[in-house]
Amino acid sequence: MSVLIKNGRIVTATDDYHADIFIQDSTVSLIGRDLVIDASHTIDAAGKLVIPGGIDPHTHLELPFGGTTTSDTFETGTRAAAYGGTTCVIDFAVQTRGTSTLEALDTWHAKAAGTTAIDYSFHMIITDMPEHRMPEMRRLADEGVTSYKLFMAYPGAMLSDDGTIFRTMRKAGEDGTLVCMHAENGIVIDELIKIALSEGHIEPKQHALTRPTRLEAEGTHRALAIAEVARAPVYIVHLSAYDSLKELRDAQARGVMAHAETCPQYLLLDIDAYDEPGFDGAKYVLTPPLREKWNQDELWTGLRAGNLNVISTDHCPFCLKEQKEIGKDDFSKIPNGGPGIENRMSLIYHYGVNKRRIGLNRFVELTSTSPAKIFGLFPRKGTIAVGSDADIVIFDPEHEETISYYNSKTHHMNVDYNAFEGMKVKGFTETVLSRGKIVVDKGEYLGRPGDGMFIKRGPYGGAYQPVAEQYRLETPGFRPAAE
Ligand code: DUC
Ligand code: ZN
Ligand code: ZN
Repeated sequence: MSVLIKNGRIVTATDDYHADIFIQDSTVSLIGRDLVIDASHTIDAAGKLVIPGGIDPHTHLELPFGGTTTSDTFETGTRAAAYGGTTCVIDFAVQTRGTSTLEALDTWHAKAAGTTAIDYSFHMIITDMPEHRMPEMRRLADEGVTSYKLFMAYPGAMLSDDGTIFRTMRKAGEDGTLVCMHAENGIVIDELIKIALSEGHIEPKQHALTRPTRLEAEGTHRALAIAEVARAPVYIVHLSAYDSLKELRDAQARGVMAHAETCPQYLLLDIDAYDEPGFDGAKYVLTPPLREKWNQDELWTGLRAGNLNVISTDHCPFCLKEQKEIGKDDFSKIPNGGPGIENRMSLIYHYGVNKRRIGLNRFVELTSTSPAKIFGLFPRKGTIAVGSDADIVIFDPEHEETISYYNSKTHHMNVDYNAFEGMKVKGFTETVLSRGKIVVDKGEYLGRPGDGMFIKRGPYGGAYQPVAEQYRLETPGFRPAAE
């Protein structure tokens, strides 16, 4: 099978030029001007952008959470991702406390295998990591799972204590793998929730009011400090507010290998969404919650300045009916999470590039190249280059759409609302190639469940040496300026 993409404007994180791309089987085999080659399929991409497929390194498909399960399966969620121009997701397997992480990996493999529209990989959510289980981390890495997520929130369920976090980070630093942190002080948050409920406050907005930015900033500070002392890199997930961005900047300035992602919901939605009538505010009960609007400009600045490295979705969909409704009389029981896997590329192109907040190369970097590099997928994925997987999106910069649950062009996620309802975007995915196969073309899905395959990832940052040596600080901490 071969595909020739003619006349497109190829944009990567670093390049921007007009050329043709010849794809043989699953990889890019030739890039050049005016290629004359017999291919089984030719696509005319004149007037279109030809970009690396999006990589969404933070999704939760078929995740049991909050007494229910996210409404998108690996099949429906990855198909929606493909429609939106994402060709690879990194989802989260979850260790059941007290059991092996390798068992959890088997469970997640069984859910995803043979069902996905696009390629996928896994992080491992670690809920406990006693000494005797530490060797599993290396085994996971050998299986291509080279990153873990730990929680500072949800005491009694997901929360890891600081000792576990330190031990895990230290081992990750030695192995060349990466710890992702959910950074929020969950113990204090639980106290705030108790107070709110005891005073009779049950409505969805309380979710935001009981999770102040200062408690995200405290978690972020602690995660960064522990990583610094553990001499390990760290990746802060779903950073939502200026308070925590400041902590990140300080740590980066003193040399901590700190990375962070934010998500479209924090860039484009704000706390006023919880005031939607009735129970509709529950649509935005995701964690961390939506913040005051002024934070958005700060996050865009962080993306431009390079402090924030990735835009993921944290796609974690629950239907309003029957799932979010579990918390109708108690906001703390509303399952935490929201949808977004399908809309990320258009939203960030429109509100980022069209609105001149970020450039085109940075758009590609934030949505594809940088997650590929950080999470050990590069250069196989995250760019368009000879030898790379032909995960390619032909993106029409002139195509306008309104994002809406009711618009069959923009909503294929298995959830009964869209968090970005009514937003108008200019810039839309037209054709999607996943390892050389055309899976979406002009709104039509041409793929099949099982087109996607599990991708074993390499070490953090593509490093082949333990990173601790590269970033070793002898005595992490404050040093007075030399006399
Ligand atoms: N954290 C996530 O990353 N996703 C869903 C809920 C949460 O707390
Ligand atoms: Zn989280
Ligand atoms: Zn998440």
